[in-house]
Amino acid sequence: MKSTLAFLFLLFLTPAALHAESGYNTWLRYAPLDNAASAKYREAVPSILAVFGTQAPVQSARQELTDGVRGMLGRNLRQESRLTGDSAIVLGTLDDLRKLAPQLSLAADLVPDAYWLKTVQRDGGTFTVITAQNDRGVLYGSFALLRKIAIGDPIINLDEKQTPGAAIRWVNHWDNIDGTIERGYGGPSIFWENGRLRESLDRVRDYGRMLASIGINGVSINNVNANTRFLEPELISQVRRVADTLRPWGVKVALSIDFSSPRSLGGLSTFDPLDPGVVAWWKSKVDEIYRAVPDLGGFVLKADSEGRLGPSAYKRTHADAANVIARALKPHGGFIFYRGFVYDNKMDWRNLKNDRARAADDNFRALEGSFDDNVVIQIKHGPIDFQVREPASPLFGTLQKTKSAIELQITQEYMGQARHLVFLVPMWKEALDFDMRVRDRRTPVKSLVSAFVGVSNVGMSESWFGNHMSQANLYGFGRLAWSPDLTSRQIVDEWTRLTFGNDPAAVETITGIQLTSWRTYENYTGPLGLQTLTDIVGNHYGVAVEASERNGWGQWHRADEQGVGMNRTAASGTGFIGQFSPGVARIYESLETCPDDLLLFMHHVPYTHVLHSGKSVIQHIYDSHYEGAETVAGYVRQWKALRGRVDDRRYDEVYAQLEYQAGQSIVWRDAVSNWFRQTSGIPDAQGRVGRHPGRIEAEAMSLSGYVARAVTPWEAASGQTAVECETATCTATLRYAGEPGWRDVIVQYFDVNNGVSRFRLWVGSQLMSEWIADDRVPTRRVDSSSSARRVIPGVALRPGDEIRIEGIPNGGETAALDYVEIAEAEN
Ligand code: GCV
Repeated sequence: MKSTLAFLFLLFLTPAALHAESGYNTWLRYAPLDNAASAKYREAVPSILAVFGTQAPVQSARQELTDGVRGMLGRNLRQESRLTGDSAIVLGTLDDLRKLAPQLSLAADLVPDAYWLKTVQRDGGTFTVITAQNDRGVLYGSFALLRKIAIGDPIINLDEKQTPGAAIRWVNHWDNIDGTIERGYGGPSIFWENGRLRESLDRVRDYGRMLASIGINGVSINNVNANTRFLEPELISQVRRVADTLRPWGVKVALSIDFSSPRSLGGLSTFDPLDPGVVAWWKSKVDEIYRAVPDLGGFVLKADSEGRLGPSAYKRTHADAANVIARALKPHGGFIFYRGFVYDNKMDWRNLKNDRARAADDNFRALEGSFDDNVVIQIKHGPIDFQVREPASPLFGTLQKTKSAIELQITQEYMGQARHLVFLVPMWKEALDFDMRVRDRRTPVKSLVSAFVGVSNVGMSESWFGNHMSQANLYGFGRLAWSPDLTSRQIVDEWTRLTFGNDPAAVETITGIQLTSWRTYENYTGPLGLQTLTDIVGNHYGVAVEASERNGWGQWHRADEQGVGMNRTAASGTGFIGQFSPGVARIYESLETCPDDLLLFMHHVPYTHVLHSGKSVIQHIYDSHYEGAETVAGYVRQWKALRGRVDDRRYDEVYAQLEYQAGQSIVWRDAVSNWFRQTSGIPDAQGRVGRHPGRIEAEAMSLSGYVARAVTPWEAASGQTAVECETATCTATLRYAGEPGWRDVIVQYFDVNNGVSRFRLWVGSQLMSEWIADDRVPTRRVDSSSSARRVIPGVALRPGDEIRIEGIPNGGETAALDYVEIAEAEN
């Protein structure tokens, strides 16, 4: 009995992180603290929660504090609506507390949403006051107090005022009414399904809570490639349900709109923004929406971009377009977020002066000062489109009299689509901290923007994102929008402790991986400002080095036999660099001062050009790809050391994700290195590129039923070729010719999304492994996106052993194989 009790006690002591977790609770788990921490906080947290005010966000705060303290400390706070003289946590707006708890003598000058955590000693009692200018701020303050408890920060003698970095902190969703999400990687929409709002809005409510916990105060709930149906009466009443669900979390709803709505929905003959009928239509439509949703945040508008209709149809300006809608919104306090992402996607690639990077500034510079004050120009952080490395958009520096928002993409479109771990905060910080040198003075981008917008795209997957580690990007976006001066390390340290607990080894490993992950991803996808070398005309996922060339989309890197990079100089190139202030332009214009990281974004140079690092461009391309792939392999090893320190379920899921990423990083490494070696004709000084000891191409194996096929693009498969099974069952066989010993057998195969092939691997007559190819990668093609790997660890091989792979195709999938690699066993 004694030993059972001891066991139960030990079990209780075990950090909560060890229980299987789905990730649904993100950073809001309120997991029990270990004994030392909970003892400390049990002493500091009073037993009473005194709540002043009945506003919904204040009530959400009450519930959150109750749940949080119960979860972390195992204590049930006693709820009061007055001060009894006993110590208490006190909750309420400043106005309410001044009226209803005057004895606390609270006085502060706070802007909307800002909060104040203040310890007040009165008449022998200690009062931990959470107050703010508005009810939303009280909610933010409550989350902040809970965060302190969860991560071990002191909560005694508090006197902390927190003011948001920007008043508007929104997320945009690219959700379609049928439930799909453009560039969403975490499952279907939490809002829409089959042409209407979902019946249950439980997820939406929980999402509101997540957003509030990081200070987000608005969400647009439909794709910027907007369906006009969202302005129909039937949909407006559904939008109202969403707004009602999110209001208790202080989150306003906004809508993306289609600029041609007066014609396509309203039945007018025109959508010319200067037409009086159009002006009246917008006004009446906006009034109708505000009758249903009086606190609507406003609209988001993508016009004249990627096929969306806009003011150019009538030779009107973006200001004409934005202002007609802004004026309809103005009486209701709404904003129009007019996207700066305007460019021509049918540009002539042969004209070396054409440049998509110029487009935003070219479109908006002349309009500076002509936008109404409730228009916000929403600018992607870089001038192209969320690539792995871009300079900050020059438009931030250009717009001085016009409000601007920075648009950051939380969903990882070009950043591994939540299959690769990439923590984006360090990248965002580079953009926010970038000094635009306006009027030759220090002017970081963060000082120029009045709003933050993140493209969020969470979905119905249990972990919201389809990858536990990607949650850090939404968390980081919210924290940065609130405090742009926080460091990446501070943010990821907080997130890790909240999400995985305070185990020092787990915190060190996870923060280390997250903080280096952007550079790692850049290393194996597109270094030196090449941009993500992905299939830009397809799924934006796998590697396809030339996909960006010879088409109108303007993501050109212009690599040829002689050299690589876009000449964007003012002197001889596209002139993009001249859009920056002179202080910035000077740095980028000169090869002497242009940073290596952006060299190929700004200049076209020969492969032999020597970087500031002392390496040639071509050698850097090879080295960075090898380094990137090795670093991911290291992540897998580091993660393995966390077994038992992270709950089993999330441990296994992150492990599988990192293993997959390690395989994909090799696919990228080989594809990009081979492509540049073939194009430049310059070998790798370290002799690695094109040399793969232990690799046996499938097409060189003894094949039965399998047929060799060239893969497109050629760099997507090792040896440019895969074998595909054209009968019911096929085999590929090789004879092991190496030294005897323990080996890892790696099978590189292809897993497309329209079939579930089966594979078996035999050594002699012994079945070593069997698996199915049932992944949902975004492709039906045998290429780099579908390239997958199976590692069969610790196989005892002898020379002459026969290794046979059996493939059984299914549906559209051909059980395709790329190669087998036999390596020293890692363990
Ligand atoms: C919503 C990129 C994406 C598109 C997206 C567009 C935008 O081009 O690939 O999916 O469309 O940006 O931001 O409007």
